[in-house]
Amino acid sequence: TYGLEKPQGYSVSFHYNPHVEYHHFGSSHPMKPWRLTLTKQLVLAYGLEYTMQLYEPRPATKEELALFHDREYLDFLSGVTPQNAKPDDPAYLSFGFGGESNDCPVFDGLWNYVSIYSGASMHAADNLINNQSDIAINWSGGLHHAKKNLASGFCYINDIVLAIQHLLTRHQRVLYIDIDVHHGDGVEAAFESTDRVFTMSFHKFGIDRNGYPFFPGTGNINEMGPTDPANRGKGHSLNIPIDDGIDDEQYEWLFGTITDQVIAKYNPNAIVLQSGADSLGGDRLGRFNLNIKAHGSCVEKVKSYNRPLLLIGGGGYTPRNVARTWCHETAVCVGAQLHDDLPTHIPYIQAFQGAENGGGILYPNLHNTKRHDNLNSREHLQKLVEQALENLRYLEG
Ligand code: ZLS
Ligand code: CA
Ligand code: ZN
Repeated sequence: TYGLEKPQGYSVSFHYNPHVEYHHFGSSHPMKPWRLTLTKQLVLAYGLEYTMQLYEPRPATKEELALFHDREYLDFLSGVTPQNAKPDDPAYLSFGFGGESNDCPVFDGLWNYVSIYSGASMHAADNLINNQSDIAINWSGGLHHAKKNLASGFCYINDIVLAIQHLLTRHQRVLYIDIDVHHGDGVEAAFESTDRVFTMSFHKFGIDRNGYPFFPGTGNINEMGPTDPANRGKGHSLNIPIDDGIDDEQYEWLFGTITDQVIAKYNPNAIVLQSGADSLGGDRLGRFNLNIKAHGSCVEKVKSYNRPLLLIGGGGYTPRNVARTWCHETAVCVGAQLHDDLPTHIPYIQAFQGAENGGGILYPNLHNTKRHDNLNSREHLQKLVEQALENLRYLEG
């Protein structure tokens, strides 16, 4: 068999349609698709495009999105525009648009936007199914809150559910891991009645000083999916609720300890990792104190399990840090180490010369931007791990 063996290293594919960048949720909205422009600029500046297969996937069709979403919802989503939207139309509110918070605004090109990021996740899953790559990346995806007939938390179409459904056509068991600071509720709900998908989310959980729960308010440790013993999906969700200010060492320990056990017990045939960058220190919406390399160590850990891996984006509301993190994690996938400073001048370089760094541009100390005291005691995290491992006993019989 010599000669036919693959060279050392992983075959990585990067699925990106640049048209996604030009969509705007509105000037005050925290979700900024142009963070993907910054990400791409860094990836190109480090020459990572020569280490991967690059694809520009087509937008998903309505037929493809209907594999998960309701027709009526898709008809509404594809037809609504800022010009024809009627905010007092009951359909508008019942599908999750507008409302008091306006998390999910109707903006120009909305249908185009959702079809592009969804098409990229489905194409990435397709590449894994066909053994075209070991790791497939779509930084424009990861919109984990969308339900089959509901927009929620900046998410309109659940590209993750669509990608996992596609992976299930070839793989018996898929593990979903979510390190976005928010609970991956939409993915969990979509697969609650099957044992072919195990969903796991690490997130901030708790009530704030203002009395509001941190969005979306679900994902406590005791939420493990259905409890009916006749339900195949019982025990196939694991939630890890975390308090403000968790640091690198604590998170890496929590993530490594629990994920190792899940792999050992569930033995998935493929893994989907939602790598939301709002779990970084200094994020506009997040509460954690993670540095880029600690966030990236989760990708490294998951890569080490050697299963087909779909790596997708998600939240991330301080754009320069989102770009740094996803560039670093792209490098982790291809097995490259990046210098903290760039040899060449790049467009948007000013964006990376912020106050938080001392010389380099890629790995600032985000602890310096600390705005959240660490409320996670050692004892509490120890108990959390014990409880999580206890929850996994459902998988034994
Ligand atoms: O996981 O917290 C909420 C919902 C509210 C409704 C009631 N009001 C008073 C408070 C907020 C409960 N929504 C979150 C959604 C977070 C979605 C995260 C997505 C993901 O990262 C995956 C991509 C929320 N947090 C912050 C905002 N919304 C928010 C902040 C600022 C603004 C501007 C635009 C819109 C309205 C003003 C908005 C939302
Ligand atoms: Ca999460
Ligand atoms: Zn988030």
